Amino acid sequence: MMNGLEALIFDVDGTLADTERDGHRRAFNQAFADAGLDWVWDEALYGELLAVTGGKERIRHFIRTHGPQGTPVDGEGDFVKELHRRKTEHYVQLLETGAIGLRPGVERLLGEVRDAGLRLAIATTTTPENVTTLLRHCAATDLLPWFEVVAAGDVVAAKKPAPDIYTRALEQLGLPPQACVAIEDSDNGLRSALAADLKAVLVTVGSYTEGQDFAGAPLVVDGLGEPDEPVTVLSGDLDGRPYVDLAALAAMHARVYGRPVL
Ligand code: XBP
Ligand code: MG
Repeated sequence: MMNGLEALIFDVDGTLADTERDGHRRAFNQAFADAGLDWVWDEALYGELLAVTGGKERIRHFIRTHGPQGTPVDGEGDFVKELHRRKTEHYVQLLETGAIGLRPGVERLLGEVRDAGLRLAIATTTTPENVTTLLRHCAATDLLPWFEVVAAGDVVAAKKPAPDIYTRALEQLGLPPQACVAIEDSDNGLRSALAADLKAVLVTVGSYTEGQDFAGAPLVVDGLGEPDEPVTVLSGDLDGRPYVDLAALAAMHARVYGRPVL
């Protein structure tokens, strides 16, 4: 424990790794092609569709708002589920190549958390298999064992920005929100964490989430940074630190909960 801080809860897509543009988006397009559909989600359209979390929900939203050719007229049946299953197959195959690594500073921070004896958890909208495969292949070592809790995907009915997945992660950790820091990349993710009463939230903005509304986040940066890759603080206070380390997160957490910054 560090001055009341006991665990970090990480989002996955856009936070641990920049997975959306060249990972998930490509896998969706491959699944559409497999199914003989002429649907193509280019980078701009995908950026709009990311407003809806959850791959199945995103496909349904696309069907509703764009009415693309090839959608079964007599209701959906397993059409969307089957498309999403194929998409997940393609995405997992891509992850297994090691093509998607961690964002700068993530492995360093994970190591600091472990060295300090704090606990690690995941709270994500993505499919559980995507998380385990990413953690097994994104670094030189298998990072999956580092995470005590992986709360992911359909284990909860309501996805981000609903609080459910963060509430599930807290339940599985057996910790109250005030003992944790959450790390997110998007407005949906921030709203989900805040709704679960997690007040100490770091937002590391990504290319798809810059410019979103991060009101309520005590600290917003353009990434975790590294000693040779200084971070830009977009809102909040990093006390002059050149990058985000565990001490910076403990200081943010202490300020949020009115504790002395040790
Ligand atoms: C991001 C999401 C996910 C992914 C796609 O999750 O909203 O839906 O875009 O993954 P988070 P699936 O930022 O919470 O990690 O197709 O498996 O849903
Ligand atoms: Mg995210």
